[in-house]
Amino acid sequence: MPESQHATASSTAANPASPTETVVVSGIQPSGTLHLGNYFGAIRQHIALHRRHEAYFFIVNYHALTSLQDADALARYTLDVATTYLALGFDPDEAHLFIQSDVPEVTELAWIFYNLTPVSHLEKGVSYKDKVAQGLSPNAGLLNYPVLQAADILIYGGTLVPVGADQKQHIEMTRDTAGRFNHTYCPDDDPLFPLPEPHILDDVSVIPGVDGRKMSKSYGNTIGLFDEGKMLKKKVMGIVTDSTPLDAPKDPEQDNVFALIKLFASEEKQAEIAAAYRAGGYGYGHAKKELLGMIDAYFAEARERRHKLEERPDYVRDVLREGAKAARAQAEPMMDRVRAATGLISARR
Ligand code: AQP
Repeated sequence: MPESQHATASSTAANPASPTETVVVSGIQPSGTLHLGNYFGAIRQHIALHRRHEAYFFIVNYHALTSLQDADALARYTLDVATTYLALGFDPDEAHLFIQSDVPEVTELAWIFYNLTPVSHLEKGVSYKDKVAQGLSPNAGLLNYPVLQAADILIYGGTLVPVGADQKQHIEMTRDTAGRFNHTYCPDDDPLFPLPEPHILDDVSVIPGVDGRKMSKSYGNTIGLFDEGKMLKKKVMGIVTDSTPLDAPKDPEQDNVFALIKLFASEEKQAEIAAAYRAGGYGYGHAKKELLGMIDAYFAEARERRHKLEERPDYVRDVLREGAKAARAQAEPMMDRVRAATGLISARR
């Protein structure tokens, strides 16, 4: 499995807190089984970056509550995300992996940020608008999702946030939040929060699900990272395509199957398959079979590691516990500074 691909960090504004080192932070929701969109949009970057910088990766179970209110499922998916990261090559000696709610300071910081955030900005959030348009219930958690995300990033002094293209606007909202806090509470020459940069892979946009919409746990259109056998086959063979007959030439760039093939195939292989599409006589069924073999082979080793990890749930919990300890060691002093800056005094100390 290739570890990293060419990537660039976007965003250009000057960074007021002038961090001397890169701090990588990113979260992932335990709202379902992780899928190809999560992997190629974000997790692949997490794995590639976690040895290179100080890094915090958290399983955002508070965020998942916005769409998942089944306690057993939330608990199961939380451990499942951790197991998946370890199976994909995350090394807990190199970076921190933990559960968001094990650092409760994050919700306190979010509350402070709510009071600096215009509701009108939240209503323009693409992810919120998208989910509402899909008929999902717009609870207050969903509306406020980007504010909690800003707290998650800023509490660790995050400077670089590897995410999928769909999250670009949310990172801009985090930068706005950091800027508003600095402007409201800090002297110009001593801002508390750096403005984090998104880190979005150039070559990957939003990955489509089997129905052509964004692949998303809540849309039921995903291909799971560890799907195998009949289940994987059923999903791949069910990918929605148009009705161009087998003999006719086809445009690969308009096809969901080809969009997924591009994630796995070398440039030569992509060119070969694209040429077959354009020539005609190559059906969507042929392309789906190619894709099936590619997915199966790509995740074979990780699947093996995952089976072994499933027998060691105590080890997975230990990793999360140690990760939370390290994360709290950053979050607590940051909150002391935030409380001091905002005038939240305590009679207990
Ligand atoms: N389809 C996708 N294409 C590219 N990147 C994606 N990501 C998710 N789906 C795609 C990236 O995965 C990271 C973690 O996502 P998340 O689970 O925290 O939230 P999400 O983006 O809301 O993912 P889902 O599957 O759509 O979850 P639900 O349905 O529960 O909301 C993020 O960096 C995201 O960009």
